[in-house]
Amino acid sequence: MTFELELSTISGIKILGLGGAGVNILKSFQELSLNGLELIALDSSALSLEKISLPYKVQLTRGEGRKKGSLSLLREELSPYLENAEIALIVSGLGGETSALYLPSLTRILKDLGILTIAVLLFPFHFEGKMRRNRAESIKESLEESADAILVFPNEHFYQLYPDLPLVEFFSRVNSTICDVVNSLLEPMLYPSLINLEVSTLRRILEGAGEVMIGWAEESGEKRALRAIEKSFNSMSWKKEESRKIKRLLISIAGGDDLTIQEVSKICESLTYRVYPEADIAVGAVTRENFRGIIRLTFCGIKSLGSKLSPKPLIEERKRLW
Ligand SMILES: Nc1nc2c(ncn2[C@@H]2O[C@H](COP(=O)(O)OP(=O)(O)OP(=O)(O)O)[C@@H](O)[C@H]2O)c(=O)[nH]1
Ligand SMILES: [Mg+2]
Repeated sequence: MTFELELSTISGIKILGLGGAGVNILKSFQELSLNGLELIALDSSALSLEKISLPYKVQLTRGEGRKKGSLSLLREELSPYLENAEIALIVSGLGGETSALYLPSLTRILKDLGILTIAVLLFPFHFEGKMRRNRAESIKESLEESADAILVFPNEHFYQLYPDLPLVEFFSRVNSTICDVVNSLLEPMLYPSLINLEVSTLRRILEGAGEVMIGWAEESGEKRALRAIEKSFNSMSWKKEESRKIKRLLISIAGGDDLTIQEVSKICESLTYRVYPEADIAVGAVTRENFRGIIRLTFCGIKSLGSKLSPKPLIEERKRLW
């Protein structure tokens, strides 16, 4: 007898795209055909929801109808989608109204259900003005009480990298980079791996992490492992000495069938050497088709050893909460 399990039904990993940017990034997830991730789109704009084809879409209310978007109703509306969720990522661009209205409630709902909640946030460009930036900053701060881990991708950072790209290409590049980074962190749980990551390990590393330091790089050719380490540390241009403060570290490595154990070991040793000496370290390594010649390194560094959040209910207790 053979069992055919669909990855999407067993992974328990949900990606929620909230607001215009969030929904756009879900589209990039679809284009990359990443397996095992269940996508849910939420927006107040019907137009934005129309542009994506998904079984799960939630139209949020705004303005006068805002009361309908209260916490308990939203929770009721979302509960069928979240029943088997262990990990949820909420992807949203900060600065707009929809994310400001709904992001804090959404993360609170997820936390109260005991789901490991990762907020993937885009920050507005400088040219969008100070008011939008301030709003983005205060929403991010408000999430620190409910989201486990916060990954920040400032649009301005990508603008400095690709100032000359046409707009459409720019967003497509940025959005697919974000998908790649998120996917790299999750794939050692999704695919048969050389070194696999358990959901419980991800929980240990990311629970109550606050804002996370992220790094990523993809390299090929001679000394690709060494170059990937350097490049990943420079990818978000945070200061070198900051790495010493990392007390929990998640390392994810992907390569082709030519990835060597020596390369994996070199990367892990080098990263371990740069962080807090007693840091809690988790490693995942996968081989992927079409990755021959390539090494991809992604990591998340967390500055606290213990969780910054109040305890969540255990997943086992969840049934009682519905
Ligand atoms: N990288 C990236 N950033 C985007 C994209 N769309 C919007 N943004 C950024 O995300 C911020 C928030 O924009 P939206 O997501 O459209 O805002 P919203 O939450 O839908 O809010 P309202 O439309 O005001 O209700 C913007 O200020 C942009 O900086 C996108 O496709 N990719
Ligand atoms: Mg919008």
